[in-house]
Amino acid sequence: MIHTIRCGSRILDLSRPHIMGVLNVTSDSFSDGGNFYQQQQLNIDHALRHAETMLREGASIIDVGGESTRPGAAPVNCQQELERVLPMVTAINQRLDVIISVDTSTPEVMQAAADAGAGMINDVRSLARVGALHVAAELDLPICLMHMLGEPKTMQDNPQYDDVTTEIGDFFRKRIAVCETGGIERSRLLIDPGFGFGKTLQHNLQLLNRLSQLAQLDLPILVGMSRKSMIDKVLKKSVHDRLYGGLALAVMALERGAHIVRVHDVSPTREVVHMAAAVLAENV
Ligand code: 7PJ
Repeated sequence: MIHTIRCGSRILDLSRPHIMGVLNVTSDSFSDGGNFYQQQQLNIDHALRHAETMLREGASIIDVGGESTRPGAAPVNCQQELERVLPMVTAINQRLDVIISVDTSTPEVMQAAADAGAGMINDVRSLARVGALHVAAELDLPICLMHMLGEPKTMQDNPQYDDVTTEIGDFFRKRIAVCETGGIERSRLLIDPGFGFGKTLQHNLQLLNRLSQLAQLDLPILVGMSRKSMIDKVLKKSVHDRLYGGLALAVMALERGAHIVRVHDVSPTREVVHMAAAVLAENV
């Protein structure tokens, strides 16, 4: 049974589900890229106000990301990523009482963010970058390992699996073993199947429907489906019209064993999470 996970100085109680609010400080993410930019300058105050709103609306974690990983996105360099992420982590840590997660694959960013008060590392490349495993092992923080087939630039070019859920389960078993060998205790790990990262619609639907198969790994499960194109492919909705679809997906993930949902729309998600959690616990 999974109960709690320590995120730096804060404890996350996983006996109930939590919301991770997305704070993109990229200039080109697919649904909210450039939101906090004016004349190509990142407006930290504006982004901080958004973080504060998400916290007030019920987010337990704010996920700060400085690299766009939408399909086809160009890579960012380490310096650019640091310039986007670090001031944000520092500002949130000074002003808000919330767990800060950093969406990065770059070891230098992991280290600097941890020093600035981050409480979790969220790596869409599951610590595969050179040096990432070593740096992550030295940090006393939880790490979310996410599955991605290939790299953002090409991941949606005809991804193939024999059985997507089983293959992702096998991927995690191997990655968990690599982490343990590298000095990261299992109790520090979370897993995320990586919806939309090298997956067709069919793969995404099967992964969600069979998410409980991944729950057998007995690690906290995080999912991110908010505003993603899997909703568009079913409902034919543009990116800012995918809320109801996303809420349905969030509830289904919780019922199948997810612990954390990563979303853009915190307030409506809080209502459905609260309601679903009451049913699952048969209690308020
Ligand atoms: C995910 C992520 C996800 C985790 C992104 C977007 C695309 N991290 N970072 N899981 N997606 N752990 O914001 O929708 O699904 S970037």
